[in-house]
Amino acid sequence: MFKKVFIANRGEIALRVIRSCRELGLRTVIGFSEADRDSIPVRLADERICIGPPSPKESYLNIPAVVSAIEITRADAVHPGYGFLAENIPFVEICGASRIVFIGPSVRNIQIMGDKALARKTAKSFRVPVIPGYEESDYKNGLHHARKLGFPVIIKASAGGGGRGMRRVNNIDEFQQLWYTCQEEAMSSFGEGALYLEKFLERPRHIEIQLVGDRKGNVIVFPERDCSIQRRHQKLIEESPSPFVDWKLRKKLYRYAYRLARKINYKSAGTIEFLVDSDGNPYFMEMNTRIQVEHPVTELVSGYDLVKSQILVAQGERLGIGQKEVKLNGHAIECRINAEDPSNNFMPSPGKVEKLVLPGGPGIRVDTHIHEGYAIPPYYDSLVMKLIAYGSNRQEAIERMRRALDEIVIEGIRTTIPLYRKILAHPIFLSGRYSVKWLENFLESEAEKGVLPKN
Ligand code: MV4
Repeated sequence: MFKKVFIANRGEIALRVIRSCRELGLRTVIGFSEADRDSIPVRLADERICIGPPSPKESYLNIPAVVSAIEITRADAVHPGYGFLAENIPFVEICGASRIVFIGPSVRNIQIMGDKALARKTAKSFRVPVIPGYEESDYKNGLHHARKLGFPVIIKASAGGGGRGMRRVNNIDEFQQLWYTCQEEAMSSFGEGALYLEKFLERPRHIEIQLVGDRKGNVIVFPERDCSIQRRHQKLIEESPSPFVDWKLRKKLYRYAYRLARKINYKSAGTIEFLVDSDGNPYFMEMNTRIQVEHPVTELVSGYDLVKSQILVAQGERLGIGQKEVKLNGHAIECRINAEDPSNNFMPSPGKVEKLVLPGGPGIRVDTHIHEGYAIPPYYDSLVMKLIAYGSNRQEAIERMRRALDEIVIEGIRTTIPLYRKILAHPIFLSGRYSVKWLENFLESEAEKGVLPKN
C-alpha cells in the first residue's frame, strides 16, 4: 500500500489527483515550479517541494529534478497527470529503477503506442480495424501504395500523433513534395523520419473509448466520448455518449478497445481513439497511455472515479467492478475554458483573475485551480477550467451547460466562454450532426461576419 503519492503536475489536474488521494487516505506531496508556489494545489497538498524555475523544461519536464524531489520526500508513487512526463519513457524507466511506482502503464505499452506505425500494426495483428493504409517509409513504395489507395491520402509521422507531423495529399502531383516535407518535419521535430500512409477520410468523427486495466489482467471499457469539436487538433468540447453512436456501434467499439487493451496487457487508465466515417465504420487511430483532460465526462455518465482507479490498480488492487457493472446513465458535456481570446485568433491571455463567480446547481461540475486574485502564469497550457454539465439526457445536459455559461463570470482575462455560448446555441451542435471539420468551418464563417463577442 502506498503511504505517499508525489504529484508531478500542476493546475486543475494536480488538484484532481489530490482530491482522489485524499479520499483514499493517501498523503500527497506536490513538486511545483517557482511560478506555481502560490497556487491552490500547492497549498492543498500535504507537502510541497520546489522543483525549479517557471520554464517547464527546467521544472515539470526536468527528470533529474523531479526524481530527486520524489526521493527527498520519500514518496512511494508518482502520478504524472497529463502532458509533461506522463508518456516519457526515460522517466518511467528511472522511476522503475528507483523503486518509485509510476501511476500509469508499463514502459512497453508506452513504447508500442508512442510509435504510431507500430500501434497500427499491433491493432491490425489483433484484428482491430485500422484505416486502409501502409506502414511505409520508402518514397517509391509509398507512391505505389498511394496510387492503390486512391487520393486523397494522408501521410503521417510514426513519431507524431495528436495532429503533429501530418500532410493531406490531394493528388499524385503533390505527393513527392509533401512526402519529403513530412519526412523532414518528422526528422526535425521528433528526430526520426519514419512515416505511414492512410486513405484520407472526409468528415470523420473523433470517438474514443476510455478503459482501465488492472495487474491481474482484467480490463473494463467505458461509454465513448465524442471529441469532434476541435480547433487545430485541440479539443474544445467533449461529450458522452456520442449523439452519433448507437448501441450496435458502441458494442463494436467496446469489443475492439477491450481486445486491444487485453492483448497488450494494458494495466492502467488509457484511451483508444477511433475515427468513425460517415457510414459509421470505426477505425483504430491512436492510443493515449495516460489519464486525459476529458476524463470527467466519462466519470459522470459511469459514476466511476477514474483517477482513484488508476491509483488503486497501480497498488496492485483489482478493479472494483466487472464490465457488467459499467453504467451509462444520462449525458455529460465538457467545455474546456482556456485563457485565450477567441476574437483574436485564440491569443493566450494570461494575467490576474480580477473577479470570479462560479456556476453551480444541479448537474454542474467545475474542475479548476483558479480563484479570484490568482495570476495565471504565461508559461504553461492555457486550460484554466473544465466546466462539465450532466443531465438525464443530451437536451438537459445542454440546457445546464448553457445555464452555467450564463452564470459564470471571469474578469481580468479573456476566455473561450463567449465561443461556447455560441456553439451551444448553434443548430448543428444541437442536432449532434457535427464532424471534425465543423468547428473550423464555423470559426471561419464567424471571422467573416466580424468578431466573436468580447468577454
Ligand atoms: C485522419 C483524418 C482523415 N483521414 N486520418 C488529426 C489528429 C490525428 N490524431 C489524426 N487526425 C486526422 N487523421 C485519416 N486517414 C483526419 C484527421 C483530422 C482530425 C481527427 C480528429 C479530430 C480532429 C481532426 C481535425 C482534422 C483532421
